[in-house]
Amino acid sequence: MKKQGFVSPDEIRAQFSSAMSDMYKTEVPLYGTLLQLVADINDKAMAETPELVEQLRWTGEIERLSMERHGAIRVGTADELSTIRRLFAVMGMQPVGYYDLSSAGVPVHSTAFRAVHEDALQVSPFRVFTSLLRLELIDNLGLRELASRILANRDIFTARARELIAQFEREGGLNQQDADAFVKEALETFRWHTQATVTAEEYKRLHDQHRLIADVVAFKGPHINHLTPRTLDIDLIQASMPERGITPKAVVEGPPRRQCPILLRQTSFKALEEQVAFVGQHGALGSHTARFGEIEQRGAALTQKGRALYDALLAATRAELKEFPNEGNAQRYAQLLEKNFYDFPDGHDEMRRQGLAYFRFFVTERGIAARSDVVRPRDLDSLIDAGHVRFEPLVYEDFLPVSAAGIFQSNLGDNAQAHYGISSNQADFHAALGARVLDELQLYADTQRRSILECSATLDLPPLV
Ligand code: OOG
Ligand code: NI
Repeated sequence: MKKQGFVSPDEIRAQFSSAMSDMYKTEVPLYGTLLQLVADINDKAMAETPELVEQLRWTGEIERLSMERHGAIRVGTADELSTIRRLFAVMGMQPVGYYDLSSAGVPVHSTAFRAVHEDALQVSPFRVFTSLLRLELIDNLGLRELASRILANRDIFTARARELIAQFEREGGLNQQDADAFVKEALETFRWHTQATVTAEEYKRLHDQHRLIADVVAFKGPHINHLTPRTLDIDLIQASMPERGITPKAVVEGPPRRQCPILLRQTSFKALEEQVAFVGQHGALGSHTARFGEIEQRGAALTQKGRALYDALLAATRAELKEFPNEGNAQRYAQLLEKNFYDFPDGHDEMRRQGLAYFRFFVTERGIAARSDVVRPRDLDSLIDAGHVRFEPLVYEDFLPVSAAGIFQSNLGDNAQAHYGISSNQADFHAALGARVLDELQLYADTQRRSILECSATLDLPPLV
């Protein structure tokens, strides 16, 4: 794992994610309360459902359950985005997927930086949903000019962080001492700043255009705006938040509750109003709302076919609801969602047979014992039927655009919905990023394939794919 005394990027990521969590707990104490609630409910779910524990053991999920986290940031310029890409690369994180949020009235497009190989994901699944503000969507030219000027004048990275990134690229790694320094310096980019870089009047102009624009432009850096632990029972979390003094958003985003969870379900607590100081003010006389806490429950990664079915059923549900999900229609929304999703098979076997999800395959004791038998099954389906191979779904490691828009909206307020004429522009995003985003479906297919090949090797059979 170690080359020339270099720390593996996976370890740097694990170290960074834990440092980030500590920083956020100090900055936003309510996040600590949320973590406690999640830990309590995960313990309860595991105590009540032994099969769940068994499944978590097979896939190794049990070891990474409590460190499962994602965070989100929003950057303002192409230069910031491409340097963030280089910074995340030090931690073995690459841009995966493209999310266009402008169709949902949020003037950003995004990617997720994350580890891509299953072994690396096992060490630390930490990922960061990263959005780039699309200044070209600001129609007021004077304001666009103001925002560009402010952004051009800031550097969101410390000089030492820049040096260490360059050193990593030049030498191919960092030793422990430099890795420690890197984690400390990188953390600075994500820190909260009470002092804004604009006057109260400028803040108001930016904010009146869109709350998100003020959030990106008015501060020294792209503060981490939420962190997200992983739960085994998101509905129970949603119901239990008020008892702990946490106000949840109106609905859980994503698919409905199922026997066999798919993709990603998310909920969050509403962003907090925090005191900030504007330029020219003495003391923190102003306020800004941006930071919140989120919870996620992850299920199976879907194939293109499964995803198309999911998108269609979600769209049908939203069409039937006729309005944006909110407090008033939350119950009806949950019912409609469940009704529409009857059409999505709720069993792993069926999902596999229909090619709806990706899986990981494991050789069982029986499979090993039968290795020297003259007559034994020799293709994947028969091996599964004979109990020589078992399978578990691959966990979805990415995000969902409709859900992400819901998370954004609940934290920006309903008045922040806007309509943009210009839509998706992945080419521009790639140009700003200085790289192409990876295709998440290809990554799941690769992992699935590797696990089948591993089974073939263990069973002394020719490749089963
Ligand atoms: C990101 C919102 C999206 C998710 O988990 O879908 C997101 C943001 O508010 O910056 O984090
Ligand atoms: Ni999130």
